[in-house]
Amino acid sequence: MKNELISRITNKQVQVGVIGLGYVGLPLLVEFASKGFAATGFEVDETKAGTINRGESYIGDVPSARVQELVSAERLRATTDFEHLAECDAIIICVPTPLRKTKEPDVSYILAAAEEIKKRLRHGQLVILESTTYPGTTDEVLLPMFEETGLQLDGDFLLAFSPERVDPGNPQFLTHNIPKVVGGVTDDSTEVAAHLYSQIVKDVHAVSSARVAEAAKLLENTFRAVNIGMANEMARLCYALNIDTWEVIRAAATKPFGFMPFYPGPGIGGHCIPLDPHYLSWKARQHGFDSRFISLAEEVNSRMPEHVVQLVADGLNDERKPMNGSSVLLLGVAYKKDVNDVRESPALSIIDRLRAKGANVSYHDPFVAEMRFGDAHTEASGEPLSSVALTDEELGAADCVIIVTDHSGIDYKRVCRLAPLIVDTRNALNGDVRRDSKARIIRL
Ligand code: SAJ
Repeated sequence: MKNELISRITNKQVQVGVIGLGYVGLPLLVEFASKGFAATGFEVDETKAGTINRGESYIGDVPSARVQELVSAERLRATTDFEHLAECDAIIICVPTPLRKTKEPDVSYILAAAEEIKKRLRHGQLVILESTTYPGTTDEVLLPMFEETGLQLDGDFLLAFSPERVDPGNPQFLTHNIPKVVGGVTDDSTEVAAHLYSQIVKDVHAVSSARVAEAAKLLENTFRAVNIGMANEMARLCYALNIDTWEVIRAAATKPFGFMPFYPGPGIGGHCIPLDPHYLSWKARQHGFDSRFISLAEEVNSRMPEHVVQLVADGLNDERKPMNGSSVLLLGVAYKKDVNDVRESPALSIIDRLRAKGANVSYHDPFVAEMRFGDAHTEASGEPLSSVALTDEELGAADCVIIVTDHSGIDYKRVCRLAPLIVDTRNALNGDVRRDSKARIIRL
């Protein structure tokens, strides 16, 4: 079966199916279709499937014109009918892997997709999981499910894991030029999955098992969470020692080897970094191992919003202003610059804490028109907020402005001219911007 699949992949005869058409699945589907494969996207959301079949895209990195071209050429289609999985020779799962409220992994989307595949599993299929998950998911969870059909691994079907490395909005690194790690539950699975990806990605890095591939992905993002935690701890240390953290990091970054700069911030957000390390620590705990770096990083990073609110309270206190009744304007609420995503954004916790202390909170974010509280991604609660226009009045009326996200399009010189007190959590007010500032500036 292996050799037959390999030659059909080489001849672009295999049908590729992608389950989950989000910021990972849709670019992947388009990439395969662009390289000449018949590509079918599977979605539970009829609206998304309909949008794609109309030749439109809802993912920033995928131009609608590209989708239109591939749909018209009948190389790409989307469907909510999972029966079509039977026609696919390669099926790639790209569904979300969130955390439960208990911070435990939620693999329910993976299980739902696997159930759909299991119903149609047949001889000659390759199944690949791309969703970020704990080591062992592919061989401990998916493999037994598929073997319950009576079909044999290697004899009938192949199974592998390949982590997604999509970086939304990154113009430099796109699907075709981001190296792809691939690990099969068997050698045949590794070989065929690697051959499939080599059709669309320049550099494929095959590893010895699905677990290695699952663990590599978690190391990548845990590395970031831990180092960001170190930067945040350094910021609190420098604040206590009255040393400028950013100047320290700039100086350390002059070291041409053995150092990689990470920066303090108001906390970590997004759908990867705050979540992925918990998949690793959860699995470690199942084996009686306590991954202290992960829990320490989580503790430091999750306390940054509290530290930011303390800086605001200190700043207001210097002006003999109580937090209660003061007007506080957040500049930026997205989890990082120049994106519109507020998932897990530290702004949510900062707003919650400010409100709890009686502050009148407003925000301005050109990428986020409104914020709702209490939904799946936020612990915050309270009245929804809409982005206010950044007028002279708004800036002048605020008792304190907090720069939570350093979006590129803001005129920070103007903010310094008009706002009386600014807490800068992102080093947005570097040297020359601060020079003729009227504002008192407190930096993280
Ligand atoms: N952050 C800091 N200090 C830093 C870096 C980030 O506070 O030095 C904060 C950000 O503001 C954000 C959070 O951490 O709130 C996460 O930032 P991120 O730069 O890691 O961005 P993400 O969440 O978009 O991470 C994604 C990841 N990509 C994938 O998982 C495929 C990550 O592995 C990438 O390294 C990252 O994009 C990237 O470099 O853009």
